[in-house]
Amino acid sequence: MVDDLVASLRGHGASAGGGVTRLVYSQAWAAAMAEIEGWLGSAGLEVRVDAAGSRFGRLAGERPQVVMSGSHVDSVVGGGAYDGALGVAMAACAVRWLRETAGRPRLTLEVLANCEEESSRFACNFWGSRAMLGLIRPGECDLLRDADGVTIGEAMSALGLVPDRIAEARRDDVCAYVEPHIEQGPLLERLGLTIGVVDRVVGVRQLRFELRGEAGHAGTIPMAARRDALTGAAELVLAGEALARDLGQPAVATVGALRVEPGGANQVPGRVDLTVDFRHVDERVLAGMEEELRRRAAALAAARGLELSVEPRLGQRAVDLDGRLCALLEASCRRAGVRWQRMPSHAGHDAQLLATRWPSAMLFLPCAGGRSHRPDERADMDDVVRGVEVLALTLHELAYEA
Ligand code: HGY
Ligand code: MN
Ligand code: MN
Repeated sequence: MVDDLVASLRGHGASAGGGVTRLVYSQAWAAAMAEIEGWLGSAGLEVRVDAAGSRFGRLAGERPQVVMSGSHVDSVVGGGAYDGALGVAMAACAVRWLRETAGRPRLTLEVLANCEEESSRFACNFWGSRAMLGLIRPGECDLLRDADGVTIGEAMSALGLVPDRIAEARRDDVCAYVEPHIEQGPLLERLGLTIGVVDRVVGVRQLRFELRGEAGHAGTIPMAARRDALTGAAELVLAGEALARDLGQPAVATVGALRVEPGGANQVPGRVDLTVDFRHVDERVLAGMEEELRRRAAALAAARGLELSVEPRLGQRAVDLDGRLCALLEASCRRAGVRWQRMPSHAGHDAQLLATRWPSAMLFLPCAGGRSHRPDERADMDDVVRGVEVLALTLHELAYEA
């Protein structure tokens, strides 16, 4: 069943080359949410939409405290079919199975189809989870714009959501959150394991740098007279790479987005903006990386006569996930007879933000070749079926044995 759900979601935002581009509040995203509402309804769950557009499938318990499980529906540009979607499908299958085999739980169970996690359309920094925690600032809906200048509030309104009511998405009734997710790295496959019990999630920061020099004719400006924004940006890109390499694993730094103006082959670039994404499991090291990146950018800009501006694009802290929930997941692995190990996540996830308010945990599924955020991302269905079993056993322990 999970494979059917993942395969059908893949169709919403299918892009050239077999990838998926399902950006928040796009038509493909709306179609995917409509499909998910259908799944949740046919699973016998009460379907609800919050003010940010996230969907929930609710199995009411004797008590109102909520045990929530799921993941995000949006994707990166040209991404895979499993990142986010697999977690939603697994949670829907596990809760459906529990409803059919165990009936009404003591605590309420909810499947989460989170509206947004990737910041791939807007720099909105885990929008769905921030909405549930009441962390969206007044006016943010009018400030965040996509590459076409559309605000996130306009995109919400176009789908019938009411941006001014986003504060209503806040939840204070959740007592546990368990997120199933494809690992997005090679470890589980390499070790021949079925489940990863995630005990720590990496800290993620993105800084947006803008370098301004002087545009001009590629032929008539002598090299000594240039203030070329792109050669300055190139030095910054390499400085980020050198910083992470010198620190060694698990430090990483990436520039995946860079824009050059005016952009002609015979024009000296006058303006460049780029985003450096950098990560580490230790917040102190991450803070040091930020300080060093800012220092190196200021030094190269001064040396090249460039103006520089720097602003944070997004960020989430490195966190430990809940020890009790990790132990529950491990006990479920034992009962299911699957091989697992505890491990950190080097990808960012909603769980790292939700863990600041609710006891949260994640279970990873092996990822073919560790390939993710690309069209050939793939999880093996035999692993996924075992993962649904482990998830169901854990949710049963949390919601029926409470
Ligand atoms: O960037 C990440 O790690 C996640 O896919 N948002
Ligand atoms: Mn992702
Ligand atoms: Mn994800």
